[in-house]
Order: sequence, then structure tokens, then C-alpha cells
Amino acid sequence: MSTATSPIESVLVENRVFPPPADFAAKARISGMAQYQALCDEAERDYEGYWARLARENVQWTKPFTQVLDQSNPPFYKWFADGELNASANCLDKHMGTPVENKTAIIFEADGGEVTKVTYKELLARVSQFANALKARGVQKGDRVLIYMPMTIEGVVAMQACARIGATHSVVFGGFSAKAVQERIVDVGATAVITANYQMRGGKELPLKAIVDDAIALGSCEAIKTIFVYERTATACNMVEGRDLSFAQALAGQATECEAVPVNAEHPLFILYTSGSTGKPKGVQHATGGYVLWAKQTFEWTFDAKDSDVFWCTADIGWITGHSYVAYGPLAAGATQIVFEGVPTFPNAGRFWQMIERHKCSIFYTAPTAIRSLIKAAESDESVHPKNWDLSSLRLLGSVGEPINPEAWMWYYKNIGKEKCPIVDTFWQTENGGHMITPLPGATPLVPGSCTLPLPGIAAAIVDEAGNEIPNGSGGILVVKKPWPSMIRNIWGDPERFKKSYFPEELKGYYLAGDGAVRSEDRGYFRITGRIDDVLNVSGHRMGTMEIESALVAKTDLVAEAAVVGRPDDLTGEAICAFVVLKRGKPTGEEAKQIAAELRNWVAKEIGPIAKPKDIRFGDNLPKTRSGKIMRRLLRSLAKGEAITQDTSTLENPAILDQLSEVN
Ligand code: 6R9
Repeated sequence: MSTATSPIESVLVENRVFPPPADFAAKARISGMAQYQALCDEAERDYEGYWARLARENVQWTKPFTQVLDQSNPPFYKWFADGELNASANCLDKHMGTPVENKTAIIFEADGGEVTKVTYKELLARVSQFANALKARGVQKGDRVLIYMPMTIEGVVAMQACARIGATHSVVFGGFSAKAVQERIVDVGATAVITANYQMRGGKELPLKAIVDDAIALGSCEAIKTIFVYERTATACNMVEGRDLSFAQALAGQATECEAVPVNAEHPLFILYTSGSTGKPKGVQHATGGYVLWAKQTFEWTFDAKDSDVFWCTADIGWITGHSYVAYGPLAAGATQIVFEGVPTFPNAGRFWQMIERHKCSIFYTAPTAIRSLIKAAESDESVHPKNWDLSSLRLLGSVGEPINPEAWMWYYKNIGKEKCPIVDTFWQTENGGHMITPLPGATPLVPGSCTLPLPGIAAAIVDEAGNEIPNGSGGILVVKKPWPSMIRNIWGDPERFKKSYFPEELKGYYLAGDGAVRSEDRGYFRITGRIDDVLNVSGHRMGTMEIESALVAKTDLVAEAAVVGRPDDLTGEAICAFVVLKRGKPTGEEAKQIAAELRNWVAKEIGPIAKPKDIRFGDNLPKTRSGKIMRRLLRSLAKGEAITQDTSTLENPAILDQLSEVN
């Protein structure tokens, strides 16, 4: 193990290696590389047999499957297609009559610090009661329900209740705008919405129901019959007679038992929207059987989950991480988990560390952006440095959502894990359903900044543009060569886009992740080098450049043209940089500042605050080739503040490069 390398060198040639601590490995579910390799070999020898074994061991089937993988119509793969199960029964009912029934399922800490706990038995009763409330309003198997909820026990209850009756949920993150909510209601064909009057974030009461009302007012939402409103705070909100029901009204008189409806393994459990490289967000459709299998199995393998663990995934249920590692995986495994409503910086940037101490958290899973912002806070204010709290309950750390830079990795390892907790850097995507490439903490020697090796059965590879595998050490396109159970099944309502986006013909039918990657020469470890399409990763949130461009040009009174690119940012990973041509010509001084502010607010309204461009630059035009194509490469250099070294001879209008260098 080598230590002190300069920061620059450490990014380029990462050569520190951290083997699993012996006592950790000794007790781990997957202990040592030989055991990992044996599982990989099993999958290699008998791919379907391997997955069938895991599916039988991990999932309770109401009707056992006899088929494993149906490849008759690629890329529309089916898994365990003649089996039946219920996802909620696999998370809750399964534990009844076992010691888990009285175990704490969720430790909820509210924004203001109040703590509520529910056991598995209580959670089952609450889910069942709410499922009955859904049924009483006519929601049934096959219907789509939009969930727009704060991070609360009720958010998890809403998802589980939908699953229980076979309704397909589509959760929208509480930071998205009315427009985004409306588009998703329409695209998914929702007949009911589950929301809250308000959400509490950073001490502020922020509206949710009012945004749903605004969404409905935008039109085309006639199919919505009911809006269920959880009374998160005592403040009243607008309620429409006949359509809107408070939780209290909806639950009154409903029984706390509700039979879980068995569904086919391929039945859509949920549709979760994510940004793509073109146009509007894609409704990523997941099936039930394969998803439940992998959410549980990866939870147990990657986090080496034990009965005594207190797990905390800080992701919101509005993202895939909050689906697989809050709403489903930990429950299917019978774990105790923390659900946190608030933000890492309220009341101060010590909140995460304080909560780890308070709840004796043993497995902590968060995003590099959060780590980087807390490093910055700790460095400028001693009082929020993690050393002020007792973090000795921790035994494992995780990272997700974006590449973690080796410096942040080392800080996390030293200051939070005290050099005794392995860090699992988990690479995966909304479309994957669960972890794909990740260390196994009792087996894999860790290298900072590397997500190391694919889980057993995941055929990840790096290829060139013709789909041919390339040697270790050279960068290329990340693909998955074989279908796996928790993979995306379709883009809701758009099978053509599904095929084109994820299984382009030139890649031999492999799944295209959309990321670039390189494998190390010595160990074959994967390192993700970032998106290779027009998708940005801002604070671990996926944003399509086209989506932001469409939002900008939708401001038709002001904007003539817009182009959006990403630039590296120390804190958020990438930052959004917009180049805008106004109808009235290039503004200067105060006017430019004012319009930039107006455009930022506009984007926040169109998509959500997370899509607000950090930089906005104005020009009389955009750099274009003579054939009229925007030269995005040039824009990326301008955004970074780099000198333009590219060939600009094909550029129609070189003079505008100077204009576009000014930041407002
Ligand atoms: C789970 C999740 C997926 C994109 C993915 C990649 C990036 C996620 C990563 C990572 C490097 C990791 N990403 N985990 N990059 N190392 N450990 O984040 O899903 O929101 O769909 O984002 O995030 O670029 O393609 P999602």
C-alpha cells in the first residue's frame, strides 16, 4: 500500500490498494476473491441456471417459474416469465411469523430532528391500510399512480401499497416542477396521484400539493380521479371536493389487512423517468420478478447486510437509488434502515455525522457530491468536522451516482470510515435496476476512484464503436453483453426509442450504458470516465442537455436559440453551462445579469431547480459550421475557460467566440 502521492498524480495513476480488513472478510457473505470467482464461474457455466437459483433463493413466488430467460424477441427480454409474485409480499408479509416481524423496519428522522420508528409488522399494517384506501377509490392492478412525496415513511408506504395491489407507480422527485409533473402524468397515463400538502426541507415548508394543482391546471390530466394528500404539516392546502382526499379521510375505516395481489413476473412494478440524450425524459419501465431479485441480492451482497446492521441510504425515493435501496432492497432483506427527510446541511453540515452517531448507523451509502460539499464545510468550520461525532458504529461505506474522485474517496475513507471501513463504489443506472459494477466489501481489494469488478453474472465489457472488446488500459464504450434480470424492459410507450437508445445495431445487441470506461492493466478494474452522450451528471442527477435547451427556447418572447454543455465543477461534478442567443440581440451589463436570472428561474419552472444553468452566456450567434451545425466541442472548451486550440476554419462566424467567453 503506497501513501502520499500528489493530487494530480493520484487521479491519473491510482495505485493505492486497500484489501478487505481480515475480520471483515472473515464474517462476510462473500468472503475472499475465490468465492467471488466461484460465483462468476457458476454464471459462466450455466447462465440461466445461476439466475434461476438466485431467483428461487431470494424471491417468494406464489407461482413458481419454469422458464428462466426468454430471448425470443430481443431486446425485449423476459425473465421468469411464467412465475407469479407480489413485490410488497416479498418485502413485508414474508417476514411475518419470523423474528423480523417485530424488528424496526424504518427509523425516520424528520427535517426538524423528530424521530419515528416502525416495525415490519406495523409497516405491513400501514401499507395494507393504504392499499385498501387506493382500492376504495377504484385504483386497481395495471393502473398507473404518480407519487410526488417527501422522503417519509408515507412515501415508502405509498410505493409499497401500489405494488401490493399491482398498480404501477411512477415516483417523481419532489424537486421537479409542475410542468415536469404534468408531462409525467400524461406520458404515464396516471389515474391517481399520491402527494403531501407540504414537504419540510432545511427548516422550510415547501408546497407539494399546490404544484400538483398547477400541473393539473396545465391540462390533459382528465384521467386523474383522485389525489391523495398526506398531511405532512398542519398548514392547510387547497382541496378539491370529490377529487382530493387527505390521508386521514382516505384511511378512515379501512382495514389494516389487504391481500397482496399476485402479478406476473414481467408485470411493470414501476416506471421511473430519467433524462436521455434527446428530447423528453424516458419512462424507464421495470418488471417485478427480476427487479425484486436483484434489489434484494445486491443489497445483501454489496452491503454485506447482517441482521444487526443499521443501514442508511441518503437517496430520495424519487431516484432509482431510493427505489432499490430504500423502498425495496432493504425491506426484502428484513433490514433496519434510516429514512431521512431533510438535507445534509441543516441545521448545519454536521447533520449526517450527528445522525450516524444518534442512530448507530453501520452502513452508510451516499453520493460523492454530498461528500465533497461536507469536506468543504468541514475544512472551513471545525464545528461541523466529523471528528466531533462518534462514528464508531460504522463498518461499511458506499458511494453512488457519479465517479468519486480519489481525493474525496481518501477523505471519506479516513475521516468517516477511520481507515477500517471498506468503501463500495457502486456503478449502476436507473435502467439497470440494481448494482452492476461494484466491489464486494469482504472480497475485493479497493482502488480509490474505481468501481472495480462486475457482480457475478453481469457481463460488463468495454468495446469500440463496432462492438469489439478492447484491451485493458484503453478507454472505450461500456456495454453489458448479456441480458440480466433487473434490466429495463421498455421505455414506457416507446419501444422504438428503447431499441435505438439501448441496443444500437452496431453494438452486436449489447446493452449500451451511455458511459465511457477503462479497465486497468493490472487488475482489469473498471473506472467510469463519464457519459459519452449528451447527458450531464450534476450532483449525481442526470440532466439531458437537449431537455434544458428545449426549456430555454420555450421562452419564446426572449430566446432565439440555446445550446447547453457541461463543464467540470469541483463540487457538483459537472455544472450546466448555457449559451443563449436572444431575439433582441446580445445584452450587456446589468441587463445581461437580469435576463440570466430570469432564464434560470424559467428553467427551474420548466424542469426544476436542479436544472438551473450555473453559467449563462450571451452572444449574437452560436459557433456553427458552414452547414449550420452547432460546434459543441468549442462550446465545451469555452465553458471550461480553455483557450481554443481546435481547428476553427470550418466555423462560419469566428468572432462570436470572444463574445461567448463572457460569464454573466
Ligand atoms: C444509480 C444512479 C446513472 C449515471 C451513470 C453514470 C453515473 C452512477 C456511478 C456513476 C461513476 C459510479 N454513475 N454511479 N459514475 N461511478 N459509481 O445514479 O442512476 O441516476 O440513472 O445515473 O450516473 O454516468 O450512467 P442514474
